Amino acid sequence: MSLASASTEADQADSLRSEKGSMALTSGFLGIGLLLIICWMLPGLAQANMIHYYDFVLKEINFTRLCSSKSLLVVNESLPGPVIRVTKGDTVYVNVHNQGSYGVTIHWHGVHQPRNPWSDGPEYITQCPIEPSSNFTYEIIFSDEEGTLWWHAHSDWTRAGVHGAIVVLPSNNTGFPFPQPDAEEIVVLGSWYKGDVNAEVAEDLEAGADTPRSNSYIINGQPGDFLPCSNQSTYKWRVDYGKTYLLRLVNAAMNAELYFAIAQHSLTVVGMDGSYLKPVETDFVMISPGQTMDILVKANQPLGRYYIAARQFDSARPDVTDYDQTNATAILEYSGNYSTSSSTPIFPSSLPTYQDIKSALNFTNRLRSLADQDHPVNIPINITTRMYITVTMNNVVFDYEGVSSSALSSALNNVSWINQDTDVLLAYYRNLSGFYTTDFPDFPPSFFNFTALDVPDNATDTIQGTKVKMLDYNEEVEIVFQGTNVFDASEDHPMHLHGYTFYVVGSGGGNFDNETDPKGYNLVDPPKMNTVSVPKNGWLALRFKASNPGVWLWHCHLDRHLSWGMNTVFIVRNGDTPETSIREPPPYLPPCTGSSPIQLLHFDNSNENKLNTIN
Ligand SMILES: [Cu+2]
Repeated sequence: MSLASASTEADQADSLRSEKGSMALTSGFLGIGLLLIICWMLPGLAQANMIHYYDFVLKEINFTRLCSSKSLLVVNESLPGPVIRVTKGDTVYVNVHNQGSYGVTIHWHGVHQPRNPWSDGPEYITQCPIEPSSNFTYEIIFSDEEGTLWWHAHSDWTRAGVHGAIVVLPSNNTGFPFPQPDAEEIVVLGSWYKGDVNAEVAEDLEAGADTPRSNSYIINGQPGDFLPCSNQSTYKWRVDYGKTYLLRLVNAAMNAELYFAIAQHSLTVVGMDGSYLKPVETDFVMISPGQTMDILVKANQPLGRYYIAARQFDSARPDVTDYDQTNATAILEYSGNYSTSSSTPIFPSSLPTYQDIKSALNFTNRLRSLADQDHPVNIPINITTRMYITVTMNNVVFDYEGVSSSALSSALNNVSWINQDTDVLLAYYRNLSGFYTTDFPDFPPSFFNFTALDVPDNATDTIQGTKVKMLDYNEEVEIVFQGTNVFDASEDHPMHLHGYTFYVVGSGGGNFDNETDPKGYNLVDPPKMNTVSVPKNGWLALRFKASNPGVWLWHCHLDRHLSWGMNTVFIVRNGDTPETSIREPPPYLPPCTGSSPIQLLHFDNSNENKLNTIN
C-alpha cells in the first residue's frame, strides 16, 4: 500500500476498502458493505475528516508456537490484530463483539480522545468489561496525533493476544516532515506464553507470588529461527533495493523493554508515540512497552537476507536472571536474484546485550521534539500543580488470623491502586459516592535516600486504595517520578498516561534535587510522549496542560506492576463551557456486574496508621 500524504480522498477510500477486504479474508466473519465512509466537507476546507467503521470479533483460536498448541483470545483471528488506518483528525467506530468466555475492554493507546473518556477503555476506570456474547461500540476521536499508535485489551493480561497497530497519516495538506517514503512496514513486538496467562496470573495474585515470565518474544506473531519449532514460520519483510521504508514499530510486549535492530541497516527514528522527532540516526533502538516509533529504513545494502532482532533490555538486579532471554527474529529479505538457500542471514551485531543500561540511556537521551514552525512545542511554563511521585515495589502486609503475612505489590507514593466493581468514570459522572477517594498524595509519605542500597524498613509498607488526583481544567502540571531502590528492586518503569501526551523535560540518576535539577530542564525541544521509562534508581520530570476533561489512568506499562497496583487516576474537571466539558455518555455502556476474578487481594486498611488487615 502506498503512503497517502499526497493521495486523494478516493485513494484513501480505496486503501481503506482494501484493508477491510483483508480483514474480511482473515476473519471470515465480515460481509460486504460493512464499510461506510461518510465525508463531510465544510465549505472552503480542503481536508475532510472521515469516519471509519471496523468490526472487531474477539474469539479464542488455536495457535501453535514453540512446539506446543493453545487457544488464545485474539481479534479477527489474527495475531497481531487488524490495523486501524486513518488520517489525522478522523473518527473511528469500532464495534467489539466478544465471542470469548470472559469480559474484555480495549484501549486506544495514545489517542487523546478529547472530552471522550467513555471510549478510552481501561476496565473499572472508564468502563466495565464487555461481557461474553455482547458487544460495545467505541468512538475513537483522533485530533493532533500523527504517526504510529496502537490498540490493546485493557483488562487482566488479555492484551497478550489482543493488540494491533494504528496508523495515523498526515493530512493531505501537510504531508510528512521528511521525504515521502516509498512504502511502509508494520512490526509489532509481543510476548508469547505457552500457558494460559490469565489463569496463571490469577493464581499468582491470590498467592501473593511473582507473575509468569514469557516463553519468548515474538515479531509480528512469530518467535523466529532461534526458537524451537519456529523456523518455518519466521516473519519475512521483503524489500526492494534502493527504496526507503517507513517502519512502524510497536512494543506490545507484556513486561519488557526491548532492544531492536536490523543487521547492517541504519535506523532513522523520526517519530514516537504519535509525534514527530528530530531525526535520530542509530543502529539500534530501545523501545519501552506501550511506546511506538516511526523509523526510516533505507534498503541500501547488498542483496541478501538480514536478521531483524529483538531481545529484552532488563534493568533489574543483575543477579536476577530468570527473565525471558530469547532472541526473537524476523528476516529482512531483498527481492532480486541471489542465492538464498546457502546463505544464513547476518545477526545484528549492534543489538545491545540484555543488561546494557548505558546503551538504553544513550539512546533515549537523544530524543528531541521536531520543534519546527509546522510542529511547534507548547510546553507549560506556569506550573500550578507539582507532584513528586515515588514508583516502588512493595509488600502489602496484613494480619491474617493473628499472623503477619505479606503479598507482593507495587505502588505510587506508597498507595497500591485497587479497582472497585464500578468504574471511576461512571461514579464521577453520576456523582456516586463510595467508589473512590480524592486524596491521592502529591508527595511520598516520607523522604529518605530513595536510591540508596539500604532503605528504611518501613519504606516497603504500602496501603491499598482507590485514590484519585483531582485537577482543574487547564492546570499546568509538572510531575517528577522518582525511581526507588525499595525492596532492592529498582528497575525502569514505563509510565503511561491516558488521554494526553506530555513533554519529558528532564531526567537523571539518583534522587531528584528540586533546586539544581530544574535548571537543566529542556524547555526548547523536549520529546512528547504518552509512555516514558522512569530510569532505574533515577528520576524523570514531565509536563502537560490538563486541557482534556475526563477520567484518565496513569500506570506502569509493565503488566505485572499494573496488576500489583502501580497506577492512579487523574480526574480533570470540566471547564466553564460545554465545549470544555466531558461529552455525554454513549447510549449504551457495558453494565457493571462484579469485580474481575483476576486481581490482588483487597485488604482493609481503613485505618491508614495501622497495617492492612484482611477483609
Ligand atoms: Cu513498573
